[in-house]
Amino acid sequence: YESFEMEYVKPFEIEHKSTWIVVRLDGRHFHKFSKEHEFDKPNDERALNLMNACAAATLEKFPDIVFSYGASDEYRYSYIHLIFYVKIEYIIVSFFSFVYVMKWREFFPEKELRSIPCFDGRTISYPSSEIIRDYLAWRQVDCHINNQYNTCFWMLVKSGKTEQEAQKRLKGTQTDEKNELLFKEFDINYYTLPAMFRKGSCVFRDKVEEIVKYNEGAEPIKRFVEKVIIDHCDIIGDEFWKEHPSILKEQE
Ligand code: DGT
Ligand code: MG
Ligand code: MG
Ligand code: MG
Ligand code: MG
Repeated sequence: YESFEMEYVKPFEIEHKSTWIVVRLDGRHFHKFSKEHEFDKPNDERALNLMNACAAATLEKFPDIVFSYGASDEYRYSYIHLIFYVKIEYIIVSFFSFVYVMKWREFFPEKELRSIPCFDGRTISYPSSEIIRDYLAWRQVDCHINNQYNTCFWMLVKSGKTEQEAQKRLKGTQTDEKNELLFKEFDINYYTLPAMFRKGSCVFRDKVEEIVKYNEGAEPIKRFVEKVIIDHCDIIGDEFWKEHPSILKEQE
């Protein structure tokens, strides 16, 4: 059990009895990194899957992390804990970076890793689960807005417009107008684009039914086991949180 309560993280202050700690992790200079590695624009499926695999590995390593949400080059982890820890972000950031390097080949077998991926980590604390939910919803809305803009932008550029022309064309456009542009000019229905691009990625533990063994009659024996899963679900509405009440349960 790799708890943050190990001796290398010295608690310095008891601020709240119960608090959420969010570690915000963001790729450093990923503008350059994504260019250098020729990531697809605006979304590189493999690069995003690699980020998700790093997030899943981080949740597997640290059971204190209850939920994480990621889009683009960033990931945010939520914890609940009684005490603040010194430099918790350093542990996450270094772990995440190492996993990114280790797993690179798995996701990009034909691509050389040409520079060292670095991540920034910042810690923010929130006093209640309502605020955490608002915060996560805001991130998912942001993911949608960015993705919709970027999808339009790169379609315009790929169709021959300059970046300045594309920017000008999109300036001040509303959601509906962007959807219409995609549909009319590029025959793209925004809502059929991959959920990972539109909604970002959630990583959390869930009970899943698994075949644990087969009996003598070759019938499968199933059990519910807890697993770290990656999903691209809606976290703005109530449904997800009603289905997963334990994630945001506040501790005493
Ligand atoms: P920073 O965070 O201040 O060190 O600077 P950046 O360059 O990491 O900028 P940031 O974090 O605001 O924006 C993320 C950058 O990463 C942005 O330039 C686009 C790039 N990026 C992220 N995901 C993808 C992807 O899937 N495909 C491509 N082509 N680029 C991506
Ligand atoms: Mg030590
Ligand atoms: Mg930035
Ligand atoms: Mg960045
Ligand atoms: Mg970023």
